[in-house]
Amino acid sequence: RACLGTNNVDHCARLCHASTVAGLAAAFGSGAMTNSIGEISGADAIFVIGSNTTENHPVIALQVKEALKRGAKLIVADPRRTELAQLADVFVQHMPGSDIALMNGMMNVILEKGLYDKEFVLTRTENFEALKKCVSTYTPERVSEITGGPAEKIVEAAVEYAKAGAASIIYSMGITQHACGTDNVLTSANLAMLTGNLGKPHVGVNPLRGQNNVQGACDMGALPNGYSGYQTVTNPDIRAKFEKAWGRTLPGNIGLTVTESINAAYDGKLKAIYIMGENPMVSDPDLNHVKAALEKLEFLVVQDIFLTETAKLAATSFAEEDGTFTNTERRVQLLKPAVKGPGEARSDWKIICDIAGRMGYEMKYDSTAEIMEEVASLTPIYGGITHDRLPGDGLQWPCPSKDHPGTPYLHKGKFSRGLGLFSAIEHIPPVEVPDEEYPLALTTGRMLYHFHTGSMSRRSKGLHAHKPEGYIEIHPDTAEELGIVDGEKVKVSSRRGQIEVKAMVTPRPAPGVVFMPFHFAEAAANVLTNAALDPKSKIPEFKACAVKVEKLACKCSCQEVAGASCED
Ligand SMILES: Nc1nc2c(c(=O)[nH]1)N[C@H]1C(S)=C(S)[C@@H](COP(=O)(O)OP(=O)(O)OC[C@H]3O[C@@H](n4cnc5c(=O)[nH]c(N)nc54)[C@H](O)[C@@H]3O)O[C@H]1N2
Ligand SMILES: Nc1nc2c(c(=O)[nH]1)N[C@H]1C(S)=C(S)[C@@H](COP(=O)(O)OP(=O)(O)OC[C@H]3O[C@@H](n4cnc5c(=O)[nH]c(N)nc54)[C@H](O)[C@@H]3O)O[C@H]1N2
Ligand SMILES: [Mo]
Repeated sequence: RACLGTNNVDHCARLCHASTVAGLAAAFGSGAMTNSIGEISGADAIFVIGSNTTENHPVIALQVKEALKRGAKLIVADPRRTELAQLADVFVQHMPGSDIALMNGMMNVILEKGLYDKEFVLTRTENFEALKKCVSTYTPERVSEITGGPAEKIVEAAVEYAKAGAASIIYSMGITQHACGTDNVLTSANLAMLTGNLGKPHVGVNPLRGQNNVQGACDMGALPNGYSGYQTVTNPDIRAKFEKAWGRTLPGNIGLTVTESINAAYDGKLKAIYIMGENPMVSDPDLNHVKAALEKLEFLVVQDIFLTETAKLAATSFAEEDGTFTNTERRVQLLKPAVKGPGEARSDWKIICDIAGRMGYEMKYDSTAEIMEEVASLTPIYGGITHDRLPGDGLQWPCPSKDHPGTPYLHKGKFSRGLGLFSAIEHIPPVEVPDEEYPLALTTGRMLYHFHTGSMSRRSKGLHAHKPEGYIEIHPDTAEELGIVDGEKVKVSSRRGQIEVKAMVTPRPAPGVVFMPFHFAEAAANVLTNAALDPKSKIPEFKACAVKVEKLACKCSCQEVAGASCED
C-alpha cells in the first residue's frame, strides 16, 4: 500500500524536486532525469552526490552495484559515510551545503588538466567563458578549506569522472534541499556538459525522485506556475488553449508554493487549505511555525488514508488509487488498485471531481483513461500516451504522437532548449552555519526501514518493532567532547525548538556534523530545521542548520546532568 498509495501532489514536488525542475530546465530545457534507470549499470563511472541510494532507492542501487561488478569507478560525495561511500573508489566527505564549491573544484581540475570535452563544449553549449572564469578560483586547496574534503580526493574525483568514457551523475536530496538547491543542480549540469556526458546512453544528470508519482505530479501541473507538461500559466497562448478546453477564464498569475502557503496562512492571508496525501505536521520545516499557521486557518480539509498528525487538526476521508504513475525516469505506468478500499473509501480523483462539481464546475469523467485522453490532447510531451498503450513497460515521455515509441534518454544531438547553458555559480554557504551557541551542523534525511512521516511505515508491526524510535548520529570525537555515550537520550536544540532523542555514536558523519532521520513525530527533526527557502525553487533548507546537543538534566531534583553523580 505504501508504494502504491501515496499521491503526494505538490509536496514531494516542492520539498524535493523543484530545484531539479528549475535547474535542469534552465540548463537543458527539460527538468527531468536525462537518462534511464537501466542505463546506469552500463556506465564507466558513476558520481553519486547527496543520494543515500542503497537505503532510499535500493532497486536503483542494484544498478550501481552491477556497474561496479563490470569494473566501473564509483565516486561518492556525502557528509556521511553511506554504504555506497564504503564501496566507492573515491569518497569525498564534505560539509553539508558545500556542494557548489566541491563541483566547481572538480571542474577547475578538469580544465587545468585539459580533460574536458572540447568538441561538445564548442558545438553543444554556450556561456563557457563565464564558467571558466568562475571555476578558475576554485583550486583544490581553496575548495578543501571550504568543504572540509581533502584536496587530493577532490582531484581524484575530478580525474576519475572526467576520464571515463560514459559517466553518470546521480543526485538526490543532498543536492536539492538547500537554499542554494537550484544552483547546486545548475552546477551538476555544468559538470556533465563540460565532460560531454549528455545526449547518449549511460551518462547524464540523474536526479532520483522520491515518491512513486512525484514526476507525474510535476508533469500534470501540480506546481503553482504551470499546466500539465510544464506549460506556463503566464504564457497567454497556452492559457487560451486551456481556457478553450475547460470553458472558463483562467488566472495568469503564478500561485503560492506549499511552503509559501504556510507563511501566508500564518500571516492570515490564506483562509483555507485542502491537504491531500501529505503530513506537513511532521514533514515541513520548523514545525512550531507550521502548527501555528494551520491553526489560524478558517477551514482545513485533510484527505488521507490514516488519521495523521495533520488530520488531527481537521477531518479525514479515505481513498483508493487507479490511473497512472510517472516514475523517476519519465516512465508513465498503468496502475490498478491492488486491494479494494475499505468501507466507503473512494478514489482521490472521484473525490476531487465531486468537490469540483459541488463548487460549480462539473467534472464528468467515466474513467481515468478518459482523463488521460484529455491530458494527451493538451500536453505535447504526453501527446501520444493513452491507457491502451501502457500495459507492460509503459512509455517514457516525451512521447508526442500515437506512433512515437517514447524517449529513453534526452538531449540526443540537441538540447531541448537548443544549446546547453553553462552558468557561473559561486559557492553560497547555508543560511545558518554553526557558531558558538549552536556549534554543530545538522543534516536530516531518511533510513531504509521507514517512509517519511511514518504514518504508513510505523503502522507496520515488523518495521516498527525493528526501528521503533528516532536517533541522532554523532561522531565518536564529538560525542566524547560532549560526554555522551551511545544510546543515551540527549537534548537537541536549534533557534526554532528542541527535542529529546537517543544518541547513536557512529563514525558515519564527520566530527562536528550530526544527522537525524525525520520519520519520528515524537522526536521530530523538523522542530529543529530552518524554513529558509531557495529563492528560485522555494525548496526549504532541510539539509543544513545549526544545533547544539546536550546531556539531559537529571529527572530528580539534584540539578546535575543525567548520569553525572546522582544515583537515581
Ligand atoms: N526507505 C525510504 N526510502 C525512501 C524514502 C523514505 O522515506 N524511506 N523517501 C523517498 C523520497 S520522497 C525521497 S525525496 C528520496 C530521498 O532520497 P535521498 O536523497 O537519498 O535521501 P536523504 O536521506 O534525504 O538524503 C540523501 C543523502 O544526502 C546526504 N546529505 C545531507 N546533506 C548533504 C549535503 O549538503 N550535500 C550532499 N552532497 N549530501 C548531503 C545525506 O547524508 C544522505 O546520505 O527517498 C525516497 N525513498
Ligand atoms: N527534515 C526533513 N524533512 C523532510 C525531508 C528531509 O529530507 N528532511 N524530506 C522532504 C521530502 S523529500 C518529502 S517527499 C516530504 C514527505 O512528506 P509527506 O508527503 O508529508 O509525508 P508522507 O508520510 O509520505 O505523507 C503522505 C500521506 O499520504 C497518505 N496517503 C497514502 N496513500 C494515500 C492515498 O492514496 N490517498 C490519500 N489521500 N492519502 C494517501 C499517507 O497516509 C500519509 O499520511 O518530507 C519532506 N520533509
Ligand atoms: Mo521526497
